[in-house]
Amino acid sequence: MPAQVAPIRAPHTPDLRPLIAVTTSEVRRSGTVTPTPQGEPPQREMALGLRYLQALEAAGAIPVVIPPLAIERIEPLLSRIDGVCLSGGPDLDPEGYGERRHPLTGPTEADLDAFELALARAADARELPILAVCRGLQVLNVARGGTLHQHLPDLVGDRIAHRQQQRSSDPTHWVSIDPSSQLAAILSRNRAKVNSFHHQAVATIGRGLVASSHASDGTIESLEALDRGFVLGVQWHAECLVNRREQAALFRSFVEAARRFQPGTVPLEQVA
Ligand SMILES: [Mn+2]
Repeated sequence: MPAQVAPIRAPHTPDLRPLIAVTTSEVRRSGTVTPTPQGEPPQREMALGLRYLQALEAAGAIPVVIPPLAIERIEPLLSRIDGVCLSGGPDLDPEGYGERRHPLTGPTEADLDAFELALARAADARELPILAVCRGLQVLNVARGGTLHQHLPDLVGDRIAHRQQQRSSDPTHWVSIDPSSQLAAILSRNRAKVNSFHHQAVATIGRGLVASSHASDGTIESLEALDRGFVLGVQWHAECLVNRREQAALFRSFVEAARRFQPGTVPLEQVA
């Protein structure tokens, strides 16, 4: 008698793409959204541009969008992911860095700020790779004890339009990159043309971070950590510029850092 044949199964090939948690701090209130005829009833909604998720997927990751959660959920969440992308969004509430509100500071969401700052600190303490974009860069800076300029034109005038009118795929101002920085190595250049959608900017730099690029008016356009691996923030919306080789390289480099990430057995002491 022939031996019993085992049922044929497709070999299990694990997909080793790293999981990247992407925050979203933008909230749309029911009054600002036009409901579709067969859609959901109006409610408070999270909003996140698809470009972040497309850029991360194209760079080899599986992105997952993270809603605001109870603070106790942060550690169990971070124990299952390989990297954190802090996305763009509204102004940070200046209370987060101990300052009074500027008249032109936009609407803020203090509860979302608190969650995102706690997430950034916990990811930092776990030594997870972090890529921070626009508001995300500002969150990273405040999470490490830095402060922000609340309305950049007060400081640098309007020679450079940091709040550009052109499309996000159109870079409008140059940044000079410190040749010794990690950013220069990743982008393979000491100068890059970037888009610009911010009226706030880094003022005092948080612990262990360094400015790696500046606009010609002195505005800090990126930060990176000197005290550990991939912790990098850019003030421009790199996710809208990935048709440019250097900005795609930023995402690939982040995803590669997430792929190599090995969780420690014991989380480090909280950074802040
Ligand atoms: Mn700018």
